[in-house]
Formats: sequence, structure tokens, C-alpha cells
Amino acid sequence: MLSNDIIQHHNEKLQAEHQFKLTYLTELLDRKGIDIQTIIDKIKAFQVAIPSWALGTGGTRFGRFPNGGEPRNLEEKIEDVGLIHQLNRSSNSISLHIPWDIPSDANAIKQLLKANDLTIDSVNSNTFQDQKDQPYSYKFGSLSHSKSEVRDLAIQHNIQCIEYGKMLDSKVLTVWLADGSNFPGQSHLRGAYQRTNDSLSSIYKSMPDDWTMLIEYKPYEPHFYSMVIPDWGTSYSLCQNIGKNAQVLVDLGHHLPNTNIEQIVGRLMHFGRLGGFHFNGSMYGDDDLTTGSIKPYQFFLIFNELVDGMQDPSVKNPPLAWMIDASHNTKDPIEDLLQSVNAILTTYAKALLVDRVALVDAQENNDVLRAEELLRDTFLTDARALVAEASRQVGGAIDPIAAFRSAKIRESLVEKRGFSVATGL
Ligand code: LRH
Ligand code: MN
Repeated sequence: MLSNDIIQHHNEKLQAEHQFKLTYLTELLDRKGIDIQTIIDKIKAFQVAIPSWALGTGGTRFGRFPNGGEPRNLEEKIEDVGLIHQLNRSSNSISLHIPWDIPSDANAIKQLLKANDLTIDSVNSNTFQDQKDQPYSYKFGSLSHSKSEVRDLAIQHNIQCIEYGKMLDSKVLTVWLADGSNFPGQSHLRGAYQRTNDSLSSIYKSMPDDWTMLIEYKPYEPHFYSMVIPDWGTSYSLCQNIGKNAQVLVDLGHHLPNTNIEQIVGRLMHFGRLGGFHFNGSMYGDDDLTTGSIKPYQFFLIFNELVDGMQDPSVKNPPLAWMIDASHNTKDPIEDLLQSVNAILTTYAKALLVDRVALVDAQENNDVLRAEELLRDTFLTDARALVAEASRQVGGAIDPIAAFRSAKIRESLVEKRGFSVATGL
């Protein structure tokens, strides 16, 4: 944990500049009839879960270049997320990945979580890698495998993930399947779907009634001809078949180029089956880059759909799971996560500033340019001071990354942990 006076001292140094920006924004929004504190309170309530598997330096098949001080176990991963939350007061939970994060002592882990003001949001199953001494391989699939003994093994793994989740007070199981094929004819495409549907149903039946199953889709990788759950429609159909507590998980990087993701988000909310997000940035595919770093306007349009749905009483969609899923190949993992959370909160803040009455009026009257300009004007509004103020008001840093750097935290982590490499991708 960071001593609080470090954050206090940091905020004192930045206060004058911050107040100047905040005063301007307060005036600007006041003229639009927007009360700035209402927006700030909504930002405070918006918490983003940090992935346990992204606290180390990520890599690709071509290489991985760790820069040291990475968490060596679940306890140190919780400490790092605790640090992130202390700095931005907007990251109060951690997503776990099993078996990378099997708790050695669940009670000790729960105490450590409490000490760091954290909870576990979701447990992610992993049937995309074979574990040592595993009786059957997932090379040709897991929940969709042609052999029932392999499907049963994968079903048992997911049920075991639910048990670990229960130990740590989580209520969400996230299922992403690498299952698919690389060549035409290799897999019976309808059969693979039905076997997956039946396997997920078995897992769902083992889930407590107050749990949620998030089903994540992905169009390709690690298979390059077909994936059993390639798109939102497949995930949505499985959710409908399996049960009311099954929801679609939208990983922003899991879309083919030029996909209108904001329309998918709007559709799933309309159907009441949008479960949550894996936020990241992507240029081409599942690049897992910093959130909002490549297509900030599309990211804004996604939040515009989200806020529109969240403010519409006729939309019956469950509370959403806000999670990051990224891989930091060239940036410091903690700095990258702080940058991602800031981009998510800033974009959410902008979407809250959209004049929805004027927008609907322009849409109803087919005033195309006015409708577009209402969104563009809000997107071009610098809302960062709102996020900084939300953090400051609850004891966080005005500029979490600057505070992380000026406190030389990475240096002290390298000193303490050496050139350790974290589990993860
Ligand atoms: C698959 C994925 C999935 C995780 C993994 C770490 O690409 O997005 O969410 O299990 O990354
Ligand atoms: Mn993901």
C-alpha cells in the first residue's frame, strides 16, 4: 500500500492547474444546464475490474520483454490492484483466471482483498491450455469436443471454477472457448454448436441461482477457419437456450475490421442480454492494446449507446460487468491499466454529457447534421478534469500515472521482487 501523504502531496502540487480546468468545465456545462457534481458522482460510482493476467508484461509468439517487479503470485497481484485502486479509486475488483490464480488459502486471500478494499468480480475458466497430468487434451476442443470424456473434463473444470469463486465471494463465471477448426471439413459446425450448448447447460445447472454466466465470443484465434462461438449472435442464442442468468460478454477486440460494435451493444441491451465488457483497444484483431488508444470516437459511440440504454426505463438489462482485458507488451502494466481506466471513465463522462432530448428530436426530424454535431461536440469536450476531480474527492490522485511515476513505485517493486515474470498471457 502507498502512504496516503504521497497522494496528498501529489494533489497539492497539481491543485492550481486542476482547479483552473475544473472551473472552466463547470462554467461550460452550467451554460448547458448540466450540474457538474451529478456527473462527478456517477463517475465515482463507475468501477472497472482489473484482470489478474494483465499485471505482468504480455507478449506474442515472437517475444516477451518483461521489465521486472511483476507479481509472482495471487497475493502480489491483489497488492498491485490494491495500489491501482488507491491511486484512481475506480478499480475496486479483480478478475481471476483459473488455474493461474487458484487461491492457496481462501480465507487469507479474502482478508488480503479486504485490506486492499477489493472484491473478486469474475472467475474466468481456461480450457484453451492443457495442464500438466491432464487426462485428455483440449487440442481439438473442450466443451465442443467430439469425445464426451473431454467435454466432461471441461465441464468439471468450469464447475471447479465456480467452487473457487464461491470461496472468494464472486458471483460471475466467464467462459471464453478457443474451440474451433483450422480447415474446411475438420469440424461438423452444427454439431460443435449443439455440443457446446449442452455442455454450457450442464455447467449452468451447477451454478448458484444468484450467479451470472458470461459467454464471450471471438471471430478467430487461436483457430483460423471457424470458432464455435464466433459472434454476438451465437453467444446470444446460447444465452437464450441456457437460462436467464446467461449473458453476452463483449470483448472490444473480438470483432472483424469495420464492425459497428456500438450497434451490437445497443441490440444486446435492447434484448436484455448484455452482460458486460472486456475493454481494450485494437487496430486489426485481438490486439489487446490500451483501451481507447486506437479508435476513441468509436469507443465514445459505444458508451453513447450504453448510456442511452441505461437511462431508458424500458430497457430491462442487468447491471453490466465493466472489466479490462488487455496485454501490455511495451508499456508498464500498471501505468497501462491506469491509462485504460482513465480512458474508460473519461469516455463514460462524455457520454453522460450528451443532450439526449435534443438528439432524439434531431433523429425524429431527420436533421442528420444536427444529430451528428450533438455527438461530435460532446466527444470533442475535454472531460478529463471531471475524472480527476472524482478521484480527488474520494482520496485518489488527480493524475494517478504521474503519482505512480513520481513515487518511483516500479523501481521499488523491482527491488522487492527482482526480475520476476507474472503468470498470464
Ligand atoms: C481471449 C480472451 C479471453 C481470456 C483471454 C485472456 O482472447 O479475450 O477473455 O480468457 O483473452
Ligand atoms: Mn477477453
